Amino acid sequence: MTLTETTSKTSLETSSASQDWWKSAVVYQVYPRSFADTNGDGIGDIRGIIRKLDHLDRLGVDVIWLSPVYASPHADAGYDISNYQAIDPVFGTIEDLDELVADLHSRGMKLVMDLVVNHTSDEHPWFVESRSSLDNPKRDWYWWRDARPGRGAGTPGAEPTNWESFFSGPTWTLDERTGQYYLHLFDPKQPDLNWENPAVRDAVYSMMRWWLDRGIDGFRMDVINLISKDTALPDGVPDSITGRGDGFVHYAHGPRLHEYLQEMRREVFDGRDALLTVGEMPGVSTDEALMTTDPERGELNMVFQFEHVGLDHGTSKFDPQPLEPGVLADSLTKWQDALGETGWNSLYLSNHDQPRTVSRFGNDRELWRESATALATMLHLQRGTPFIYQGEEIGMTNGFFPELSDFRDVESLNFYAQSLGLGCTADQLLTGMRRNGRDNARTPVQWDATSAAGFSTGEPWIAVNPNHTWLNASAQYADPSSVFNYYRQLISLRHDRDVIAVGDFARVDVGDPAVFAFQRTLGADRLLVAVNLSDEARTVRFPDPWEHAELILANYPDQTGPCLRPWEARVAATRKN
Ligand code: TEU
Ligand code: CA
Repeated sequence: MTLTETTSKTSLETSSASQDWWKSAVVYQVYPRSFADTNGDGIGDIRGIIRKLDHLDRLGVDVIWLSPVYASPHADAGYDISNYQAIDPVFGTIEDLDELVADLHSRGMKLVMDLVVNHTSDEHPWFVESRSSLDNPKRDWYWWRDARPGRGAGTPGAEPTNWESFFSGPTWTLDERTGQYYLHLFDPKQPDLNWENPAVRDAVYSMMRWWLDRGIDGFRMDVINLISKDTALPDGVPDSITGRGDGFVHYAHGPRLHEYLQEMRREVFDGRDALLTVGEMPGVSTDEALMTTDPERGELNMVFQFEHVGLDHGTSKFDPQPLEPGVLADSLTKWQDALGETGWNSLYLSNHDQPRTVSRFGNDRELWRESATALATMLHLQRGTPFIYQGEEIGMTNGFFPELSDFRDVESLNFYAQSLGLGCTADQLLTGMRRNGRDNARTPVQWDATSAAGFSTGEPWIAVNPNHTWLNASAQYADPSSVFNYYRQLISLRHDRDVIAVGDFARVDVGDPAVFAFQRTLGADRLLVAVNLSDEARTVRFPDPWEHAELILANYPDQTGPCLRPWEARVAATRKN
């Protein structure tokens, strides 16, 4: 016992002192609008985060990733920034932010900020200038193009490309004053910056240095794989329903992406220690992810890949399909294998854009606690850096949205409006939005059983889930079998055992695709993980070393034989002599 403790302390000190400290770290994402409100306006704020730091401390996480708190007209809930160096008054002040950084640091935690530089708000002074005239010095800071040859500006189909926006509709909006179109891969209020222009890159890098000088510890980079585009702007293959084209291959992973990321590292990160960088990369391949995270190439520590959160998408994300047994495990294994030797994985099941983990991949009714803890076990014991999305640590479920008017998200609302016009029924659309819409992740964190779940003394900007009467943090702190206390155990296991952070990963076939089993190995240490990802009991063949291994974590109180009960998770450890 004494020996184990000494060993784990030494290894922790070693890894936190090293440049690779983030390999044994656990990150917690705060979506500030829905975290905690201190002034009763119904919107979470920075002081609310400060007030809840004991919760994060108790959980044991190392890093907070804070979704945008910058000045914004909130067309996309803060992912449309009008001033990168100011805090939006709805969230607080720059002094509040400084205080948050200081408090986190005094508790040994770090703060990673969201960097949204594929686009700005159309209310950012850069864009206001850019749109003011054809010869404004900032004209070329964004993507301006004439109407398609032979088509009158503003007539249907005259947009410079046929691309469909992430938020439905064309990716181009005509600006009447100059008669040209500007590009926006997301909302018309989110014009894309032109990274081809070195002045744009300089401005972004200097803004990043300003934040790091202020004491923050890194960046989560929004859709960073979209910053380099094919400047020829070719059309995409048209969709039979909307008639618009999928431009993804032309605007994602463009020819200069890696050049820009390496330039950013030189201009911003070189010479600074102990930072964390993670790039959000929808549609990234394992090859691209490997190139981006290979330390030799000096780009990013890790990326968010999207394969596993697209497995249940049908014709769109709003047409969710059931997952066959084994499909999730196969996908995650593919990424473990691909990035194992050279790169590094981020590990996540949820964030502010995804439905709730336990509702999407688990059983949020009869087997709520079992499936929430099983999914957490599966994720946290893989090789990579785990990310917990706020509320996931108490097993929060998808929201309750009886009417169209209960939804808030621009992506869902635009999709609804567009698809109704294309012949879908309101019922079909609402069903899809309830299942996979982003608002599911954005309902207020459930702190206690009071009317607004302890989130606010006012009217929350989006409805609190009615299940907060029993599903809330304060009900879980004292309960040793709670989801919250299970997450605490997973986090401390990672801190204590290097085999979890950096050990090799190997999938183990136990004879049933519904059971995800794998082995982690580091020197003589071996960790064995088996998780039943289904509602039924499963009989499995455990391979040899498991017979003699010591059980170190389980989500059922008693252990019985080779049968894994619904959503049962078992973790065992052995040491080769
Ligand atoms: O998301 C980018 C992204 O590709 C998707 O996750 C997107 O949210 C949508 O669901 C696609 O169907 C990032 C941010 O995380 C998201 O909140 C922003 O809306 C988006 O970029 C634009 O900044
Ligand atoms: Ca507030």
